[in-house]
Amino acid sequence: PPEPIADGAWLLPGFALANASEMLQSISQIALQAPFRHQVTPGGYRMSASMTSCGQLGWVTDRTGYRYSPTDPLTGRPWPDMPGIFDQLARQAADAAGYPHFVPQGCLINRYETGARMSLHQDKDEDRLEAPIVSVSLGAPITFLFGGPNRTDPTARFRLEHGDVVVWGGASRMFFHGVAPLGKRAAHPATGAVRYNLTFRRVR
Ligand code: MD3
Ligand code: FE
Repeated sequence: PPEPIADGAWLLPGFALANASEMLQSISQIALQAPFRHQVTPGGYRMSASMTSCGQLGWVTDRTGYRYSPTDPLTGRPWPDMPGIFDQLARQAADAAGYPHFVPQGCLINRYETGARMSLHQDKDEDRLEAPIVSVSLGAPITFLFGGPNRTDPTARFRLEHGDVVVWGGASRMFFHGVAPLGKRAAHPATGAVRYNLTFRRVR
C-alpha cells in the first residue's frame, strides 16, 4: 500500500519488483544507443552519477546550463524510445498515488557506482511543475535525503531499495532532495554494486 512520506509524496514499496528484471534489460538496451556519461554542471563539476535518457526529452547539463533536449548531445540522435513497460509502470504508479492522467514525456536514468552521490537540489527545469515525478529504484540500496522547500530545512533520510517507487507531487515536488554516497558494501544480486534510478517526468 502507498505510504505517505511528505506532503504529496507517496512511497510504493516494491511496486516495480515484478517488472524489475525486464526494466534492467531495457536499460542495457538503451545504453547501447545512448551510453551512460558523466555530465558537467554549469559550475564545472563532473557529476558522480552517470546518466542517460529515453523518451521524447532527456535532461542534460553542460557548462552552458541545465535543460531538456530532444536529442542526445553525445550522438546528435534522438533519445531511444521509452519502452512500453516504463511508460505503463510510471502511469500506474502515479495513478496509485492519486495522480491520474500522468503522461511521462521522458525518463532520466541515473547510474550510481560505489561512492557516487547526488547533493541536495530541487528539480525545477520542467515547465509543468504541477505534474508529479515518478522515481523507480533498481539494484543496490541507497540512503535518500529529503528536506523541505528551503535548502536549510532539516532533512529526513530513508532507504530506497530495489523495486521501490516514489511519486513526488503536490508540495513535495519542489522540496530539496539528494542521495548519500552509495555504500561500499551496497549491492543487489541483479546489478552487483550498482544502483539505477529512473525518474519519469512531464516537462512541457
Ligand atoms: C523529490 N534523483 O534525478 S530519486 C533526480 O536517486 C534525482 O537518483 C535521485 O534527484 C536519485 O533529479 C533521487 C527521488 C526523487 C526524484 C525526483 C524528485 C525525489 C524527488 C523531484 C522532486 C522531489
Ligand atoms: Fe532530483
